[in-house]
Amino acid sequence: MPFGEIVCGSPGSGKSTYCYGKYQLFNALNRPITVVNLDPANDSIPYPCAIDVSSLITLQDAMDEHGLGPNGAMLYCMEYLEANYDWLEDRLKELGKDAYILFDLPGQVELSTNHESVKNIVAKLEKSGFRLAAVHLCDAHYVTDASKYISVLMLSLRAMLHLELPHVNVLSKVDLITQYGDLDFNLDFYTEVQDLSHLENALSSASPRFAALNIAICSLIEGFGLVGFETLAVEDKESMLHLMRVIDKATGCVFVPSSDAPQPEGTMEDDSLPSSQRPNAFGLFSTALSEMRGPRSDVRDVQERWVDAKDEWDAYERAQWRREGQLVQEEAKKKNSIRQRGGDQSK
Ligand SMILES: Nc1nc2c(ncn2[C@@H]2O[C@H](COP(=O)(O)OP(=O)(O)O)[C@@H](O)[C@H]2O)c(=O)[nH]1
Ligand SMILES: [Mg+2]
Repeated sequence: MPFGEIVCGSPGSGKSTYCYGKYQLFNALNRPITVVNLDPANDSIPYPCAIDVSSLITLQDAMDEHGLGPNGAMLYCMEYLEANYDWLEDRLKELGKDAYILFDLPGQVELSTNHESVKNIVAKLEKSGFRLAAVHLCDAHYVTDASKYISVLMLSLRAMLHLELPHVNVLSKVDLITQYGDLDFNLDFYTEVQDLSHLENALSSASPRFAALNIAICSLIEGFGLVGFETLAVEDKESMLHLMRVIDKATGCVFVPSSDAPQPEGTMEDDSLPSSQRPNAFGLFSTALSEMRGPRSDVRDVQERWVDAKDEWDAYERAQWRREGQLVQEEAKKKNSIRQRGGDQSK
């Protein structure tokens, strides 16, 4: 069965960049991946795009034809896509049963918080066999301000309740977080959303009139107990790998054996089956419950990399890249001289 991600989040939160990053990562890992652009206003798509909603309808078409502004036209485009779902379905079918698809959504937040079209399209995809997770990107710089952080929490909660999918909230661009001022708490306070009462002081001093309202909102968010965040720096391989593991768990993709995994003993060999339909040789529960280890899988390591010791880590990584570059150059020189020697001998 096909797996996929509904990549949503406000404009500029890094959705298209994330899709391109994931496309490159999966190519390097030899995993199948396809990106579908569902943003009719996406003029410069960074990734190779298998299906583009712009070939069905563009924002400009909707604005010109119906005299709508950009926001209204965007909603119209999504309603048009919903009404013409078979257009999308036909193209998705061509990608096969083993596909892994990223759906790059437009940034209008109402699409993932209260408008019905995306929700209905998601329901149709699930009905046709897709295993989906919502990946909701929020710009990490919002956590540097208590009231902005509260609004991000509200937005994330609303998207979770609306889309009704396995849901992964992500603080994107965490590599830039120090540019926006100091954090009042460690990063794990913001990602784990355990005790928001610590924000009361900051909230009351920034806007005393709304202190009671802010406290009520905090207790509402805590009452649901649903919101938490992963972090992402798209150019950091470890960060992308960690997020990949979290999303694989959310979609259930973690149970799919890789295409070169051995066939479990006692089962019939059938190489024609896509790997998502073959039996898994690994213990299901140990896969599901296993800890997700990796250099950036703990938020305290993320804090050290991007907040506490950012400059030292930047310098270390630059030195590593330089060394890697030198090794590649030396290897190329060696190969050249061997080739030259071979050429001289044959003369
Ligand atoms: N430093 C940094 N910049 C990022 C990251 N992700 C996205 N960006 C930048 O954020 C801007 C908006 O990204 P884009 O993918 O177009 O956002 P979208 O509107 O949500 O699709 C672009 O300039 C990206 O280069 C990240 O992880 N780190
Ligand atoms: Mg985009």
